Amino acid sequence: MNHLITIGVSHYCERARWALQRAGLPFEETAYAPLIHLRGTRLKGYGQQVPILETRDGVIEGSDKIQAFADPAAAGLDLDIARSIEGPLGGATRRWTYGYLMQKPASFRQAMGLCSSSSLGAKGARLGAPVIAAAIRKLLKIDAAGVERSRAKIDQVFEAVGSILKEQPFLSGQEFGALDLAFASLGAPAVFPSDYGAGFLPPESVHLELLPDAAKDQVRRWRETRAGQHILTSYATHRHSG
Ligand SMILES: N[C@@H](CCC(=O)N[C@@H](CS)C(=O)NCC(=O)O)C(=O)O
Repeated sequence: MNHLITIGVSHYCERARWALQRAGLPFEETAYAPLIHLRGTRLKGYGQQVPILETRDGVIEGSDKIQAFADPAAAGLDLDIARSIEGPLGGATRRWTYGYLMQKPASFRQAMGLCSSSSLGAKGARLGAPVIAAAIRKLLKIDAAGVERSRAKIDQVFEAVGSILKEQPFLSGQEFGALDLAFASLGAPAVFPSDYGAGFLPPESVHLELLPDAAKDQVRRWRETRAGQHILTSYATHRHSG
């Protein structure tokens, strides 16, 4: 059986989870809170980051490679838009969401509790939330200026995606495809779609009320854009836990 190692709420892990489910590839998921995830990565001799997929034939590290394993059409997506989704968008939505979640310690604690697949892990993550927050703040350089730069980057990628979607119904062309799945999952933290994390997270556990008011308004603005609508529709139509 394939074994997916994740940080439960991570959007890179969501991309891998969705791609595997969509391909109908069975897997078991072991999820950890940030920092504690090193037990499932470094301690096993892998790289530091998740998602990691252990298969019968070897280990696959990285959401792009796991998506390509699940769907060969996702391999070598050599388009400008694919490049701006991979690193820049994924990094920006992560920093922006963490930046605001950390302003509400109760929300951050709740999110950390959702990260783990074991109840003991969830309890530890909630207790350790202040330490985890401090480590993430340092690792991802989360400060007001960085969060603002990330907001601007999300705007920029959403605009580029919106221009493509004016010309064609999907980023992948005439049908929902690999690029749409990559964009929807890595852009999801900007619009909070329901069904995020389907099959792992309890339904609607990631919801707008977790965010402070200023961030909720921004999410509503992103939801109204063509790119934001595309993410919401992609989730509503194509995100099933399988
Ligand atoms: N490019 C990688 C990025 C993965 C990534 O940044 N993973 C984060 C989870 S959001 C992680 O493992 N963070 C913990 C760490 O860096 O120690 C991918 O597509 O998988």
